[in-house]
Amino acid sequence: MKITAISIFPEYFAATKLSLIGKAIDSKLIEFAPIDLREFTHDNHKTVDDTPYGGGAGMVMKPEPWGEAIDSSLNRHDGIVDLIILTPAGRTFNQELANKFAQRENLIFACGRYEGIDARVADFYRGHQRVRLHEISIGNYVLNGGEVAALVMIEAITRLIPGVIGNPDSLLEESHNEIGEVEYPVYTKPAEWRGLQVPEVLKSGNHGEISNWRRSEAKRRSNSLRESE
Ligand code: JDN
Repeated sequence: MKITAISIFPEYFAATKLSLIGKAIDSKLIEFAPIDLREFTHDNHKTVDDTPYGGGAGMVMKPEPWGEAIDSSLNRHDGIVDLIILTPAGRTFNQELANKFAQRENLIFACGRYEGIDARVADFYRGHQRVRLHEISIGNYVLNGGEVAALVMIEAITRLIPGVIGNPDSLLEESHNEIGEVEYPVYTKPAEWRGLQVPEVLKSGNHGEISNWRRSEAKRRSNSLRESE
């Protein structure tokens, strides 16, 4: 999978060098390129924002640098590209979307700042031959920009690519759980810690009973989570 992330703060994406994603990049399973939006400005101040037409608070990202940065990024990719614009007004990201994007070969993340990107950028690429456009939010809260949201998506998506996760059993176990059902509680040594015991059934060696106990604990947890919403 080839991934490009466009931002005025490409340094955010240094986090992709760490842990499993970093290893997947080293092993060529994933190719990742952070792109600095300001490289696609042409004035001395490298201006990326301007005041909103119609008035109002804050600044809006100018369309020209975005158009040039996205066109240049499209040239790094072959064939059809999924262009993901992060915006609080987008469709909420979830595991189903992660599964879908994990099957794709080319992802470009457009990370805006300020009050967002001039709406004509999305309109233009919605009609582009090589682009499938997605406007995505990671949840119902407001961030200062799309970078952290893109990192969340990159982690959720790339861990589903075969070979990225060391132990694919953990993926299998997750897919057995219904959506919305959290996993069972986990324990390791020591058997007693600060007066708290590991449940006896987990030390019994009875795999049938262990499996039943885990299923019922998972159900109990997801029920009490829903009640606390
Ligand atoms: O998902 B977010 O809260 C988000 C906020 C901003 C953004 C993109 C995403 N661009 C500017 C603010």
